[in-house]
Amino acid sequence: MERSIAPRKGRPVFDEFRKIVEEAFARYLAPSDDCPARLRESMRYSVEAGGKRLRPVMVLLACEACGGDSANAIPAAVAIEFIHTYSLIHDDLPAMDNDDLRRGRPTNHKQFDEATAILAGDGLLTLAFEILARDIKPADVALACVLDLASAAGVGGMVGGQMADLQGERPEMADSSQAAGTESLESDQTGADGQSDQTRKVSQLEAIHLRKTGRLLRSALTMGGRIAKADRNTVEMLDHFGKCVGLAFQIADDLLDITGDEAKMGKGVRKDAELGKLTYPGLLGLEESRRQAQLLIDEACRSIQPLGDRGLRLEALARFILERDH
Ligand code: GRG
Repeated sequence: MERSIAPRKGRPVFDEFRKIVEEAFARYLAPSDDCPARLRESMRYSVEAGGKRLRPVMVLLACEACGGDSANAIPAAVAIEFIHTYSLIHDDLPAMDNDDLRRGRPTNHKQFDEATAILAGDGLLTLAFEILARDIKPADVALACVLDLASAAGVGGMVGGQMADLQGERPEMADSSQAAGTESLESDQTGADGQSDQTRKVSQLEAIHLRKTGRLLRSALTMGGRIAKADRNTVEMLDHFGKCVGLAFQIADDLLDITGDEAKMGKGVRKDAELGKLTYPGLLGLEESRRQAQLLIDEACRSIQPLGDRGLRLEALARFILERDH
């Protein structure tokens, strides 16, 4: 099949969609009598601080790639960005990553206070599902999206992945059944299963990221497909695309923590090494990590070829993930 539209380097194809979703964020966070002003201000502060808007743009692109009208997917785009923003607010809290800077501004708890930051995250999380349930039409598609996003954001997805990540960093948080396994990961020997220590650590890292960041990215794609009424095979194809893109995104994030510029990133860099975190470049080296990320993006793009030219903007977005500098 002829695939004619070449994505241009440095010219993300999704500016138009980003503008559309940012206007929708403002509508959904408009002042109302039922929400205390400080809470609303705190929610708006983090949502409107910027960010690449990858997930909401992916929702709209996936819907479009399946022949749907992206306007119908705007509530799902808003919902997923609200979930993502809640996770960043909570991730920055002193009990988690304890960060001072996010999206180029003081983190939510630094700008407001810890209690307000926790409630702003809670508010965005619940509002996301209110928006999906009320504004995605028809009702059976709304229900499918609620289930999709809830399972991606919850204990089997992002929240469970965050817990596993924390447990990897903090031995005192290990499950009692985990203690023996953790010990063997510290050793340098080849295990009984014949896997090297490095292979096992890469698998462990992959398992964490598939949940912590991967599931949400996949949900962006599958919700977009569901709203376009895509058939089951197409939704599965988008899910596979999302899985590959999600892992590549995480490798790129680890690489940016080493090679990135703090001003462009809008957050502290070189924290992973300081905290002794398990990362792809730490385990595989810079070159091999770049190679793995490229292979994943190639696989992602190959997997959506059945979409034909309608999938080209999704491909361009996938390639942007590796080219980004923030
Ligand atoms: C607190 C429940 C809970 C979960 C937190 C996703 C997450 C789980 C924490 C974020 C930690 C982190 C920096 C992970 C690396 C990948 C990632 C999600 C980066 C931030 O996403 P971007 O690059 O951010 O899409 P912007 O600001 O562009 O939206």
